Amino acid sequence: MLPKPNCRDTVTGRLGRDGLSVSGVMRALSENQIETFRRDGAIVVENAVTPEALGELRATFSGWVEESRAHDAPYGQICDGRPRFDIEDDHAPDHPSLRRVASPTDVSDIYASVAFDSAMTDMAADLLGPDVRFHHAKVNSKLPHTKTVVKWHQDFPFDPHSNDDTLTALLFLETVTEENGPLMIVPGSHRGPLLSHFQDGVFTGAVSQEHVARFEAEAVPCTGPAGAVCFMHSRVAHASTANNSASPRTLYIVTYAAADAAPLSPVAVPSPHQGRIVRGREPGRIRSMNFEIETPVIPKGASFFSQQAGKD
Ligand SMILES: O=C(O)CCC(=O)C(=O)O
Repeated sequence: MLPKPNCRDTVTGRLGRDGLSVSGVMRALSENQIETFRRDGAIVVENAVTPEALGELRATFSGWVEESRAHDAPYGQICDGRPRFDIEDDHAPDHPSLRRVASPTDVSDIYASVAFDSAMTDMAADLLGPDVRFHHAKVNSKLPHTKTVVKWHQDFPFDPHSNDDTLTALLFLETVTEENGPLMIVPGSHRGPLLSHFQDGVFTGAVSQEHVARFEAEAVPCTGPAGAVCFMHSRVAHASTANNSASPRTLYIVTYAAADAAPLSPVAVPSPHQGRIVRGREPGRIRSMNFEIETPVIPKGASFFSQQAGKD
């Protein structure tokens, strides 16, 4: 396991100073970053993992890309029997288009270590904590000149919890630019309504077209160097376009929840680690808010990409 870059036990006793919580415990994020997250629903923070961890994450992913060249359909198996590795329909041996690796925590020590015990975990605890659970993890990849797109959606309707203190951490394994299909988010949309991800009674994993023009007008890209992470509130509207560039865009995506947020539906990307406390302790209580939402549908295939494409 990686050494734990965690200053939580370092109590200096100075209250409210930048870098300290009101209880005097060292934090990974500044007051300013936490305020920005509350206002916009997203922040990008650099150096979320060590350079060594980043190198290992990338090397492991490169190995998976090499393996993918031998496949012409989704393959491997996660704990519910569905495929772990999902490929786009432009995939070919000489043009790999591996778009998703589900629950990499279950097959790679470095992916587990980064999700459960890294500076990224500390930062997530500053936004949700002190008690935080792991919910699920996946890699979303857009290799050079590949056509994977993500339609506009919110994450909470996929993974409703009793309260909405849940977030998605998207760690940049490669530099993300405006050219290689960055995540686009609508700042402040987490303070708006929960939107339906059903059309004509079918769970499409995307909002209806009536919202898209406004989202596109207000969207901003989440870009940054390799090793940065975008923390995104689970209600933020987001999407991304194809990667028409020569640079890969690979995101390691981990979803965390405040430990008193109880999941209300089965997770689409299951893992034996789901529900594991990664910071703080088991709270022994459930906090709930008042809301109504349609029950999400687990894709029959490898991932939500087929639901969004209307092919599940
Ligand atoms: O890969 C992306 O660009 C977005 C990821 C995302 O929205 C998701 O997996 O829910």
